[in-house]
Amino acid sequence: MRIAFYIAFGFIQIGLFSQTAQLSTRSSTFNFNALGQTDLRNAAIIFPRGSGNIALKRLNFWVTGIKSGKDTFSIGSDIFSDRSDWVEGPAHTTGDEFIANWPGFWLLEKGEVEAHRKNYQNINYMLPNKISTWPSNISQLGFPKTLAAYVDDDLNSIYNPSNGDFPFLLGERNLLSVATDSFRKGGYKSAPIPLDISLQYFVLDTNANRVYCRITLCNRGLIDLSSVRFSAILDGQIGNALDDAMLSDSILNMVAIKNGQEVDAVYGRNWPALGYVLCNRDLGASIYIVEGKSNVSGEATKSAEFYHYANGMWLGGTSLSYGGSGVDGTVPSNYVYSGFSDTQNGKEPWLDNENIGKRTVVASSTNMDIAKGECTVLDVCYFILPNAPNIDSIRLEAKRVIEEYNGTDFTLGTGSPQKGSIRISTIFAKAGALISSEEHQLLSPIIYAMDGRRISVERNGAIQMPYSKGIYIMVSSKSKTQRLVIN
Ligand SMILES: [Ca+2]
Ligand SMILES: [Ca+2]
Repeated sequence: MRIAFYIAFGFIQIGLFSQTAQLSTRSSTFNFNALGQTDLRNAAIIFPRGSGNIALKRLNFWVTGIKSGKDTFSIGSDIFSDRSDWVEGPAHTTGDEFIANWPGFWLLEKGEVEAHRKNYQNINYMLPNKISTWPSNISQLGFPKTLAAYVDDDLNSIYNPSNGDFPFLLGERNLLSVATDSFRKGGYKSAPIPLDISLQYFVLDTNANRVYCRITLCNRGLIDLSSVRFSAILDGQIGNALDDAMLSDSILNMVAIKNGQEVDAVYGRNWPALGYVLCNRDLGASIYIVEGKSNVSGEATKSAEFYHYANGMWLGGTSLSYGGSGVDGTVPSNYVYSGFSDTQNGKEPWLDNENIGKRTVVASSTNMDIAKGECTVLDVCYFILPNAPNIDSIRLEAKRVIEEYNGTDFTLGTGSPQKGSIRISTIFAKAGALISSEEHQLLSPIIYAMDGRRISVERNGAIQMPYSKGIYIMVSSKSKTQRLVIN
């Protein structure tokens, strides 16, 4: 049985090796690889679209943390080689089984889901494969049932899109993938970590050069995980990779990679900058690493080394420090300042032209505790800013990203405060879970719990639901889907 399993696993790895999926923005192409595979045939971000010019070479991620209160764990990749812990699909409770024929990416546009909702009852309707396989109804023992949000239109608590259920999308264009720890490829841990991660990349505004991502980390195992950090690994290459610089901003929770001098050998004077913003959590640490065997900033191979980087330490565990080379300063720091100042702490910038070069950035969240059986959500955004932007304009774009994020009602289920005014919530608060018939006629809303259960009923021309504090989804054919917060 075990032999058969690993043969199957090997086959999957070969199959995934060259798999990428694309999301286009206004003038850039984002290529997302099969999770954890660093040997991309396509660069992570091409700008301008179709030019072949690279604005980001590779994009990858690590998850690190502490299990059982003492041991560090990591699910990581040596991004300078093909070695990666990640395998596609969800985690089994034991961590060492996988779903052999996991289908990979789901690329879905909002219009496709709208067409499905409109046409699913037509006799000649062909249910699109990506809607029928949307991972909300996994029936294999030991694996989670639901990996992606959906709306349970027919109220039977099962994702059955042929009866009108539909994937819950976050943007105009959406790309979903799921991964977990394979542990066999990394080989430096005694057991796999039964933690899985689903990433829903999405484009809110097709006229911008921004791709958001909702990252859901789920602990499927039987022990609590603490101090969990999600780290994005941004293998920078603004045209010529050898003259780049890195910025950190601990107030805006942003890291960015820009050209370190006026003229780039590939882009000339009009090079783009790449930004990465944490939207609903703080940037916990930023650091950069180099290819090779440096004892300070070299390739991480052991669990503790990934953990150090994610926590703003150098490879061996010494603290990143402000000033000098970042190793010999006297003030410990969590952020690399190259080319920018840490405004929170009033540090001065390191000058770009004194410190330019290849930048492979590790940008990490702050600590998250994920108890057994629990999930947590992190929302991030990647952006490209064209035309040799200066530091102020990069900061301004990060600010605009946060404004867009805060002003958009796609934060379903993340527990952040209600945005804008929804009259219905006021009515809920005042009248105890009763929506007036006027509101009902206007919106014809149906209220769903976050797990997709329908919880509202219609009585005497009004919508009623049990009155309890929480966050719900309100779906209406007359208005866009909204979050309903009752507190
Ligand atoms: Ca259903
Ligand atoms: Ca460059």
